[in-house]
Amino acid sequence: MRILDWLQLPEVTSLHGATVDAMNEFVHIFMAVLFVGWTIFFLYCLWRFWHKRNPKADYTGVRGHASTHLEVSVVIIEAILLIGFALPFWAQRVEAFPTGPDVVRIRAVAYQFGWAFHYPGPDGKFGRVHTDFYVSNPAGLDAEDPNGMDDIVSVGSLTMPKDRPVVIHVTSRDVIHNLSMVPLRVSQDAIPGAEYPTWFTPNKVGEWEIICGQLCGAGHGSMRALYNVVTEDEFDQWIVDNAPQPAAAAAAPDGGGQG
Ligand SMILES: [Cu+2]
Repeated sequence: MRILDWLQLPEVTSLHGATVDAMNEFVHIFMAVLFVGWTIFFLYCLWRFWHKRNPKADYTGVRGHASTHLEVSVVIIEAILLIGFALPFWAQRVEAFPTGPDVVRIRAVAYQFGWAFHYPGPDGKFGRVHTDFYVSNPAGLDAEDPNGMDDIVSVGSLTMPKDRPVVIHVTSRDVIHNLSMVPLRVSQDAIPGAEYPTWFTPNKVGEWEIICGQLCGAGHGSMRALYNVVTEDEFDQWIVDNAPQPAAAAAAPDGGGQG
């Protein structure tokens, strides 16, 4: 039986997810080996340095070099883990962001206690956003900017296409939250005043839960939303169906803003 089966993680729904799980499993095995090794060493020390066996203190201490060799090998193994595996994997996640016309860009705005998702709309351009506009709409969208006229703001539900790279720019309106989508093996902190991107490629169609991964206040436990992965055609249709018509947007500039 594999450790991953014991951990009972949710199913993987992204391209990179299996790599995260493999790393998780490797670290568990490595920690188990260290745990068993150090426990045996601890029991040996209890026996070896028991007071009845050593009535008189030894002022010279260790004479051999075994412990030095052991310590140097632990340093080398850990350096290989860090430099050989962890750093390249991390660099791939945070530096090799996908580019090109295929990439779907979405902003995620966290607030106490919910999520708003902002799409650039059919024109592919995000409208101007500023913290001043959070009072009139949950994505902080400037109603005067023409690029924002067709932008889609979806509260509580994130729709994405299957098999296309998705870049989500995560931010927060108030305190630190975390966009956590466990089946995608994605978790990104939402920091007020900053936007940090995270990326992944969903490879399964379906609906799963988004949770907040940082304790953010009294309503933290109810700060959930849903993410929906649909086929590419369905996604293109969803964008067309949900984009506000520029003419309608112009006729009613700030909707319910006066209420
Ligand atoms: Cu939160």
